[in-house]
Amino acid sequence: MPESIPSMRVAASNVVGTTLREHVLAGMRAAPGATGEFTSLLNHMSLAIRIIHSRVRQAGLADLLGYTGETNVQGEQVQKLDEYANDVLLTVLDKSGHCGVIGSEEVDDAVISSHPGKYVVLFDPLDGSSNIDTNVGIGTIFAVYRRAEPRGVPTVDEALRPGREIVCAGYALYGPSTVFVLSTGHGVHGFTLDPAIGEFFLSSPDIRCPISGSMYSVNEGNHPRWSPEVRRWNAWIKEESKQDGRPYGMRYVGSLVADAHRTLLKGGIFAYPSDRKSPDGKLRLLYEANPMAYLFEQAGGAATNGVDRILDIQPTKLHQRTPLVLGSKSDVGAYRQFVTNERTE
Ligand code: AHM
Ligand code: MG
Repeated sequence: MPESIPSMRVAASNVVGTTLREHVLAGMRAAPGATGEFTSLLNHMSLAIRIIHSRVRQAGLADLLGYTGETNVQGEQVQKLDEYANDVLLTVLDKSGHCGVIGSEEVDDAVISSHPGKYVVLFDPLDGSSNIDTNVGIGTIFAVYRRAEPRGVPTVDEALRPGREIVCAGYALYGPSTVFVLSTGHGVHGFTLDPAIGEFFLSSPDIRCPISGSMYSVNEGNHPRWSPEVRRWNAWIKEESKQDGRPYGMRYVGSLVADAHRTLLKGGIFAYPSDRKSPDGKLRLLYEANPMAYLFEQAGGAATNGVDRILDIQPTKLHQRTPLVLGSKSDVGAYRQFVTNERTE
């Protein structure tokens, strides 16, 4: 007879932090009737992000920068990093068996999964691609929707959902460290990857976007193409006013994930308005604007196209563009007042 093992109490300790896996599992335990599919979907998303992270970190060494069609020293064809990220996400999500429809900024049509499940996942696999060649922060953005008919035959139109129906959204920022920012509708939480063990640990629980900030983020090179209303907002934010903390400082990376992450943590405003060259705006509603808008609202911030709430826009096509303004509630409110002519100075 083996000796019985005495039961032991594990002493509380903070030697090991909360992992992303534990965080997601705790959410599942709190949700009545949860089947584990959503938890498994998020674990697959985390796997895809860790694979992309690993390739991004080797990009310079492995000749993976912007050179599609080039041949590496082993004589193999080199795939561009954004195409690689797209392939990883499509493969991992399809294999998960939890997606009915998968849509990517890099693919013309949404993909019907070969193992249909009950979710729709839309993503921008590697946002900020113009920054890849220069070693500047880039990222992955995604949104998850529950399918209306989980057992029905999936159709591509299931991807055309307003952002207010999102059940989960997040992004990974491949910066000096890789962070994963996630919301499943209960606030926004940030995780940092420990690359030595390949695990995300909770590093910023319950992120709140400050009510106002001191920085603005916009591609000011587009100034001559903006409407008079946007130009008035831009002039206002640069005017001196000790009373309300203007002029704001200016920060612009040119990767939405990096600019949005800073704005989420520090407050202020990010704007990509429509202009004469991009009359509908530049950023994509389904892959970029909706997930970010969901995260900002979950963190107490706001997101608009200048007039309407981003999450209320009914998409009519997969690659629809939209003007996008994100940030602190009071800064986004001031922008909206200028654009709707409620305020002129
Ligand atoms: P991408 O998805 O092809 O990378 O393009 C989107 C990017 C955003 O990350 C960023 O906010 C914007 O385009 C920058 O545009 P610009 O170079 O016109 O300022
Ligand atoms: Mg993008």
